[in-house]
Amino acid sequence: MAGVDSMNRLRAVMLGPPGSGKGTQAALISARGGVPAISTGDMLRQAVAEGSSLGVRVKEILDAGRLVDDEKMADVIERRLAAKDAETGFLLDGYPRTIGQAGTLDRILEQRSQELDLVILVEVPEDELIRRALARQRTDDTEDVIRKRLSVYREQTAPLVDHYRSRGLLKAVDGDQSIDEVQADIQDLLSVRA
Ligand code: B4P
Repeated sequence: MAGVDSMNRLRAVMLGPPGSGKGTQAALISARGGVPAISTGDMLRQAVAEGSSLGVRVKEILDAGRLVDDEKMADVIERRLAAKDAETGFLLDGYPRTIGQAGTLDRILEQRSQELDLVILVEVPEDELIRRALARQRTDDTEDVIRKRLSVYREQTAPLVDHYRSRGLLKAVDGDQSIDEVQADIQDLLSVRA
């Protein structure tokens, strides 16, 4: 069973709209529990910064607020989950983002005879999401791009909420609180599972 004391065996997904703070929370959980936080957004931005062939192919997509296609992302996540630090546990931040990607994750876990323990949904109202993203000033954080990313979330990622709820894996936290308060709620949720 996954819990705060056995977090290196936790296999979980952070779900939430862009700017909900799922990356912020994933990094805190990782620092506390030893499980690696794997952010596909960070991986893609790093590929762009390095000018790798993947980076060159995805730069325009990121800057437009669209999603990188499922096939490319399958390759990215499969390689990352094959790394030694993800053998026994991981916290995915930003993957899966489509029903197709959820299928890929299931396939990867099945091959490893593993299962997902938990999906943590970070909920934040849309006006607060826009305020946070504009404050962040990343190159993919102009107002037009943020609105595009929110509509992509509603259309392609939000269906994952029901998908994982119906499998009994989903737990929601109120992300419209201070970073520490959100983290405390997540830790409560994890300790219930201990
Ligand atoms: P991501 O990097 O995942 O971007 P994000 O959704 O905005 O990040 P997050 O919600 O984690 O917000 P954060 O903690 O930073 O993706 C970027 C792009 O990569 C996507 O648009 C897409 O193009 C591509 N991509 C990534 N994964 C993909 C996939 N699987 N398939 C296809 N394409 C993919 O927090 C946001 C801000 O709020 C921060 O400034 C933070 O300081 C602040 N904040 C956090 N918590 C707060 C709180 N409680 N109160 C106030 N402020 C808070």
